[in-house]
Amino acid sequence: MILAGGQGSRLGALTKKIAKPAVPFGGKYRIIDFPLSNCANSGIDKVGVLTQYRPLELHNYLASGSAWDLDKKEGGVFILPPYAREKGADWYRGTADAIYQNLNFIDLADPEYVLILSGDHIYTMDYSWMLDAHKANKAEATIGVIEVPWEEAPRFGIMNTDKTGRIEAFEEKPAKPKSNLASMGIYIFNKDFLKKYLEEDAKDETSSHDFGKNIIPKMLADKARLYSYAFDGYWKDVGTIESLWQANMDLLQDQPPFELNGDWKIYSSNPSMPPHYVGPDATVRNSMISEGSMVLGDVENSVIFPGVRIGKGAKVRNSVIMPSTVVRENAVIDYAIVAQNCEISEGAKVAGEKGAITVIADGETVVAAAAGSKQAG
Ligand code: ADQ
Ligand code: ADP
Repeated sequence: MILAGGQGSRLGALTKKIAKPAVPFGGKYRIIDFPLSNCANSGIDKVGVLTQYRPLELHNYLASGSAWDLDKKEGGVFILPPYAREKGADWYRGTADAIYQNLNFIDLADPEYVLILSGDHIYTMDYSWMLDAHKANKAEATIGVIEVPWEEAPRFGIMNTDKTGRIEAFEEKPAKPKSNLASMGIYIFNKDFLKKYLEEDAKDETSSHDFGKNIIPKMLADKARLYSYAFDGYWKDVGTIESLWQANMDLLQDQPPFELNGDWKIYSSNPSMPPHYVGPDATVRNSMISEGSMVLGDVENSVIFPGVRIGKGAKVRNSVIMPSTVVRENAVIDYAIVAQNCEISEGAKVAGEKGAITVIADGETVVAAAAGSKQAG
């Protein structure tokens, strides 16, 4: 079950029109390609995607699931918008409520274990290894964990474990973290065990119906068998502008932190476009240039998505330029994320800095200074 319905408010202008999991990433992907490809590659063939905010483009993108080889007869990708009750559609009240409202979907599939993922993480992971550990520990719940820098710990669920990996303490987003072992928001539950807790939680009017805030602490309080599963690969929660920018930049090296096209392929659904074209006076360094784009200016340390045009004399550095955006002649872009279908007018300047990335929202036009330009914010 992929939780793909969060508001994504920390991505600001980038999620005004589209859900966070549908946000373009890495030149030709969208964020949700990562958990979906991981599922397909891990041998999981039935995936429910729980959507909520601005789902249209996401629904459209997921279509039949065939892009991720998830259009099987017995399985596939199932889009699960908030359940329509007799009294009308009910918004998901939290992550646990989103799963609770889809217990009928889970019951129909009748699995022994339920894997719950977030729609906003960039990583490649074999969930079958985690399931093996879950079984070996005779756990009732297993949480994927990773060590994060101490200063980032307050934005995660933080836990303490014993030598065997059994979870002894868990705190959701603690102001003063007692460890830097963070929950990746990846859970495996024994189905009946999960169902019992979700049903109890649904009746609790004081609960915010959230896995991190309510369900996990309640399970721990009941001394349930909760284990951690340590993941040591690359993992990034791209819920903030800075982390999204950084994860894109992390791809710009000859040894990227993970391979997009190795044994563990990341699948994506894209319109077919002609090869990109680099003009006679253009320079391109340490960048990804995607199909259907045209570069006549200078590009450095940047990720350029399909269908982007970069005019003569324009300079694009340290930036992420999403599909079909046009950068006109002599425009300058530095430390920015420019969303899809934007126009950066001739001579206009979009400049942020490290730690303060500038974002231009979907479809915006930025004009040059004299006419009132959009500068670093
Ligand atoms: P958060 O990152 O704060 O913490 P949360 O807001 O709970 O995550 O969202 C998790 C996922 O669920 C996201 O993909 C989001 O889009 C989706 N989601 C949120 N509300 C939803 C709803 N009502 N319906 C459907 N989907 C919804 C969580 C854990 C922490 C852990 C971090 C790791 O609570 O313990 O450390 O993830 O990133
Ligand atoms: P590579 O051969 O590309 O270095 P590995 O053989 O280490 O990769 O891993 C293969 C796949 O398994 C990758 O998708 C990787 O992210 C995933 N993986 C690596 N370590 C773990 C782990 N501890 N748990 C789950 N999956 C893992």
